[in-house]
Amino acid sequence: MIVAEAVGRALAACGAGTVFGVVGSGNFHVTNALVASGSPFVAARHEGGAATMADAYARMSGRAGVVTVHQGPGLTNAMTGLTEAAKSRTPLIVLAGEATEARSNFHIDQAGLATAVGAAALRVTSARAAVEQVVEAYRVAVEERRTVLLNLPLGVQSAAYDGPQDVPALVARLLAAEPPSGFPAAKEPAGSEVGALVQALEAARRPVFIAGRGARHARRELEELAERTGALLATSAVAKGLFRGSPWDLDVSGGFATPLAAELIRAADLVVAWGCALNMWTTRHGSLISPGARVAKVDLDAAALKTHVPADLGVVGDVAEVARKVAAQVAVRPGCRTPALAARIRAEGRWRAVPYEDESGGGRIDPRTLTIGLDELLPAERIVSVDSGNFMGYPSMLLDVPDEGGFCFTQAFQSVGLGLATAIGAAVARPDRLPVAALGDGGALMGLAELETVVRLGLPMVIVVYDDEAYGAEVHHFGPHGHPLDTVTFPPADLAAIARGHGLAAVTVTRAEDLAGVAGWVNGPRDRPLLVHAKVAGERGSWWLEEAFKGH
Ligand SMILES: Cc1ncc(C[n+]2csc(CCOP(=O)(O)OP(=O)(O)O)c2C)c(N)n1
Ligand SMILES: [Mg+2]
Repeated sequence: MIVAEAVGRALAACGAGTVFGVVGSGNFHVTNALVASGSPFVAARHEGGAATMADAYARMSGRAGVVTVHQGPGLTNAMTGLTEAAKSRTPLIVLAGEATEARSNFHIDQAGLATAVGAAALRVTSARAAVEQVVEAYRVAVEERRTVLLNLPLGVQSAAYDGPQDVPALVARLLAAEPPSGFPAAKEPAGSEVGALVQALEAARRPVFIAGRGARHARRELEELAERTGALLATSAVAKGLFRGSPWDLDVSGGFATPLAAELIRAADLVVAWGCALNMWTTRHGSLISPGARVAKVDLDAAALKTHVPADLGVVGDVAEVARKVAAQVAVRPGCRTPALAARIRAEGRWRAVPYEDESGGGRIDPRTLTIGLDELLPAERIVSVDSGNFMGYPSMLLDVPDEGGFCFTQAFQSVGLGLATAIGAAVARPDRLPVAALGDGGALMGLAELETVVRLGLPMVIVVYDDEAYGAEVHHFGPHGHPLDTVTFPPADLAAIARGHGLAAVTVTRAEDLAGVAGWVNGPRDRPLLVHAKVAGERGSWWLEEAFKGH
């Protein structure tokens, strides 16, 4: 056995699920060892896609993600996806070949590249230490919720492995000696901090909870505490769906918030952020938090208490555990929960209920009409992934999702082009759900390499392209100021034909009636993925985008 094989066996023994990657000479043996040890492998067509698939897979499966790449260009191609993962604190292990010889074409400072984007950089340095170093990389990824580059120098990889031959047994021993504390890592919250939150909740008349990524595992605990304290429930975009079905669910807080949600969050006298940093998106640059409101934050990471909207009081600890502890102490309060408010939330609490003027016409469909039509046609058990761009609010606001496992939002780096790969990773993690990818024409063409991957994996995916023949975000940003727009507008591209060429079914939608083609696919065998090429009306910029431009 060579070291590369021992590394693959060790990572599989740590508990690697599906592995994503693009294989070259520098990651061939390690990838094959993972496969031989039982980890399914998905070959992406571009490392950028592979990295994002592994990120989305990790987010939606709750396991650490694994991606393998060739040295040098394999890693540089993956960097945008890895940056997204690092910013999102996705536990992700990147196995990369490494050319240590400075004159090699493939040589770059791989560790420097990783640290520059917020990932941790580790290396397998010898045959003797290889398995321990793999376990260490796994531990850092899971315990610290980091994206970890594990460099595999070519010279070390090909050396004979002379450690204990039963690699899984060695890994089991190493993990048993000091098991990773898991995701999220448990930490005992301080009694005084819990007590302060109890008091704040007892003093509040209109408490609102906003749950973020760090609360996705804690629905039950948060609902029970909200029940005792009369709190209303909202989420950040990444946790969308967490409280679905609750009569007190306001859906997403921030740019995507309904008028009713914005009104009720602004009216709160106490906002408790659970595993949620309250960034500019979640708070509309702070404007959703009333100046008179107190802000409490509960987070594993003490630093999060001070970032963005700072907390008046904070608890460092796991969201579920803190919620349980607070619920055990807090006096029961009605908050603002009244039958009249419940009726308002029922009537106005979803974007679907907000009236709009349909601007379809001239061979282009209003994106709202398109999205509402799709929402009605597509099965409720779905997992929605959204790319970046002007269009992004329509699917985020108008496609309902069944729970927090129904929405995958890889937008921490605000990169265009990650949407399709996100949908693939999410689909692999949740094969029980219909995967839906919502893309702009710009993002679709940027991530197009993975269309073949969708077909090859046999995913029953619906890919919706909101085609305005432009980088609409830029058009709406600069157009009103009279700037020339030739650099951000494009001639029509026949995306349906491109999709058919790859073996997908395709429907072009220019008016509501064309959605019959989608119904046909839904009611058919769904034996091929479907691309919905929607030519959307693009006269207007979206209101969430106006919000976004304030941050540029
Ligand atoms: C990788 C990357 N390149 C460029 C940008 C700047 N950018 C933001 S939105 C956007 C337009 C995306 O176009 P499209 O996917 O068609 O969506 P639309 O805005 O038209 O709805 C661009 C170029 C970015 N965020 N990320
Ligand atoms: Mg566009």
